[in-house]
Amino acid sequence: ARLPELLRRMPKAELHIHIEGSLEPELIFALAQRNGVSLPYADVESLRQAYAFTNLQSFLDIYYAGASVLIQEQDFYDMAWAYLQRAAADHVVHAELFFDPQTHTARGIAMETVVRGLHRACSDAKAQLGVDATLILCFLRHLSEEDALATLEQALPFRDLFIGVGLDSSELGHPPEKFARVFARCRELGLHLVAHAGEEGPPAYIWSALDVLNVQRIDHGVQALKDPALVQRLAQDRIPLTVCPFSNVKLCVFPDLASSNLAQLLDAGLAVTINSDDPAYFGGYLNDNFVQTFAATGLTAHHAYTLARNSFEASFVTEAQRHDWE
Ligand code: ES4
Ligand code: ZN
Repeated sequence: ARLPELLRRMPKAELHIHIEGSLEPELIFALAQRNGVSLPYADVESLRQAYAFTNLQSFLDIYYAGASVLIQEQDFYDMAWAYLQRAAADHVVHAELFFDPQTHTARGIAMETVVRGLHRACSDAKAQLGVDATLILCFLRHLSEEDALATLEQALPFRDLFIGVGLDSSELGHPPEKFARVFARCRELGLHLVAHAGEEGPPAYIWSALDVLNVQRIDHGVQALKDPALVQRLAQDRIPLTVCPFSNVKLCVFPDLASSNLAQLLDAGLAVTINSDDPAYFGGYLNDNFVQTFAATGLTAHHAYTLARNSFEASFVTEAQRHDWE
């Protein structure tokens, strides 16, 4: 069979998707109208034209502005449900969805509104789409550790509705060790731990995500190749990297898909996965990332099987569930 067909049809897990980054311009405008929120863009077309980013921060500014239309529990449900339908079409059988509660609680939206809306979409996805979906609460690293600790407290009544915590937003100047205490607390609570590191930031941030935060996966991690000792550590401990090829190009981490270092990371024996990050902003969903990255870099069917297997191995699913899929 043709390689694109194999890539599109193979069952896979998505482990790095910010649910607020799945909010399409059409849904942003629909929710703005429903909630009486005014946007600084005349229409869908002019909003889409603003999606020209030069680095991570230039994206985050517009991504946080887009999230301002989310007010009611149903809005969070509708956003997640739209993503989960697309995921099902891409043969995603398991998804771990990042969400950014502080983006919403800072605007006066209750934690309960956010978590219940997202969780209800995950429940319906299992029943109606056959997609197993879970939630990972991310702390915004440009805010203080005190703010993260307060956010964790607000989320504890809903402890059973998310499986882990992550760390995202502006990386440079906000190293993982800034969040040592809150991650230690999450570890005591039995939560899974991940962190964005080595997207724009240096290998030192990947080291401290591992050694100070004790994370189980690194989100992005593409800067690891600058440090051979780090590559050895990641290989030795089989620490997964959730790589996002479209994201890296749109945020100018690499000039184009052909310059992606995915093949080198795989050749180094690392547990690499492919993910969509913020699909509504970066030009495509998971299968688009797979097909276009393979076309640009010359990866083969052998790599496709490895990436699919890695996505399940790197996921936080139970052994019993994994057995069903493999
Ligand atoms: C993000 Cl691409 C990326 N990096 C860091 N934080 C984020 N939040 C949403 N997308
Ligand atoms: Zn991300």
